[in-house]
Amino acid sequence: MSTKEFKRAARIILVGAPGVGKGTQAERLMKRYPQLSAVSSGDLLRESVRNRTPLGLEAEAFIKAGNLVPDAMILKLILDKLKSNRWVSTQSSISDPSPTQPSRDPSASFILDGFPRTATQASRLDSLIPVNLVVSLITPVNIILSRIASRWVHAPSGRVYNTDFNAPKVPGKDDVTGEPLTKRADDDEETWKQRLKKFDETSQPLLDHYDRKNVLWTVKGNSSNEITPKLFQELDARFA
Ligand code: G5P
Ligand code: MG
Repeated sequence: MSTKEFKRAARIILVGAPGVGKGTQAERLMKRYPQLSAVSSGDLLRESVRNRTPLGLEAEAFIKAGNLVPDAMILKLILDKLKSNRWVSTQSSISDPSPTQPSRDPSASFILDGFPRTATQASRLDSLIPVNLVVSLITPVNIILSRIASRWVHAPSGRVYNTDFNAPKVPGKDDVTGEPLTKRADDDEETWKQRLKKFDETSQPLLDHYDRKNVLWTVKGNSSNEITPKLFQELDARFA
């Protein structure tokens, strides 16, 4: 696949139902546009759970039950990450955001996968750094459900596999490190349904928020392979 350079900074959010392919598309986008890096709020939370941090210990029950973690918790985690990646000023705080002009340098381009999830989270992010593209990914729910049971992950990196769709080169092993793949604690059908319910409750106000700011773009498809070329075309037109 050929790579493309951005001419201006892209600050992108991926919104979509659990299992729609946010992580899959983020990985593909980073390969096509080397200036992009991605942060997945779910991966950050799972890392905190694995490391048994105080926040991770508190978040674990919410995640396992398929519910959203409280806004304050995810906001702290994301703000720390945005600061350590130097995407926002290190002076910023959630209670007292000090918005700085976002860098126009294309190397300051990023994707947030799974954050913000609520209109409250979106407003807080607005006060830290404005996003310039919100991608709403849509695939029929019955198609997504069939993928969940065959998902395997490499927990330390967040790399995602699927025994039907993108199987690892060696069964049960991560392609890059060779380490064992595991199942996510929230990937059984019942928990997935609860995650979907939460998505249905929170996504419309979130999308409305961004529609009002004229940064919302919707893409539909029955598979990730159908969606990826449309995404590339849109990002080429907007940023490359
Ligand atoms: P996450 O981690 O953000 P979800 O539920 O939003 O979790 P998830 O499950 O990570 O989203 P995804 O990233 O959209 O799904 O999808 P994916 O991993 O790329 O693809 C799913 C599977 O399908 C993979 O196995 C993939 O290989 C395969 N696949 C992809 N495309 C295709 C295809 O075309 N065909 C086939 N056959 N397979 C395909 O959040 C987890 C929890 O963290 C908390 C919440 O508790 C949440 O439930 N959380 C937050 N709480 C509050 N606020 C926030 N902002 C939060 N963020 C996370
Ligand atoms: Mg994901």
